[in-house]
Amino acid sequence: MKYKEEFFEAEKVAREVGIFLADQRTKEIELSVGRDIKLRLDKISEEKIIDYLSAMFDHGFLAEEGGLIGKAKKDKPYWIVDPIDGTLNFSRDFQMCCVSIALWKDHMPIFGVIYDFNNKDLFKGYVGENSFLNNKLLRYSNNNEIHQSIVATGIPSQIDLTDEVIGDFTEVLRSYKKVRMIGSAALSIAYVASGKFDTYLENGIKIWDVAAGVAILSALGVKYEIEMMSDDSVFLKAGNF
Ligand code: LIP
Repeated sequence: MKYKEEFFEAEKVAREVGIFLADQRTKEIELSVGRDIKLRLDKISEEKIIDYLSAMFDHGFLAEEGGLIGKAKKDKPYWIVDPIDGTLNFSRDFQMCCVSIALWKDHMPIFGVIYDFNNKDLFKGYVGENSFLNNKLLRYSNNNEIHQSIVATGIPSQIDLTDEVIGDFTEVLRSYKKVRMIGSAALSIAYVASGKFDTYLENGIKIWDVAAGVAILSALGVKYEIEMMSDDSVFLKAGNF
């Protein structure tokens, strides 16, 4: 494990920031544009993560609030941070939200950590090693029948919901037994890794929403396909698709 120290510290700061978020009572919305909202706490918690990790390591960042920070070059290891994935849920005290931190290089995951601070569940995976939930090996579903599968998906904040987009979306979902939209891409993927869901599909989701989850899936050997767009969004299919 070349980045063992980074892995350890990412878990530590994800837990610290998660505990901080779980304690917050006021969730002031700073900005609400289209289908997206930003809380003051998004910025505050992202700064906490960046300050902590940059005091220890030299890697740059790609972060939801701050974009590219420091010497983030994609051929060198760089952090991908989503301080609160599922911000809208968090703002309404709907407990599907988490802290998500990953280390990537050359468009490939090295490791990922997701902290579901409401349930005190820590998902983590290091590519080439394995993936864990609270230090117990994760087990994903081996259901390979699409019509028996539960697919998790979402409607990305930035997407233009034309009739054509909605049509394509329903066409894909029609093949599955059940569809779940929990409002947190990171947790949706963590639930594929832990066998609660069989599949995750989302077109236009931002890389920081899924980077840690992709690392966890990759470390676990779950099949996935990712297509990267130039605006930091991706088309991700994982699990049974
Ligand atoms: C959210 C995602 C959610 C997606 C939203 C949004 P945020 O992340 O995880 O699944 O549908 O568009 O991007 O903004 O709460 O970090």
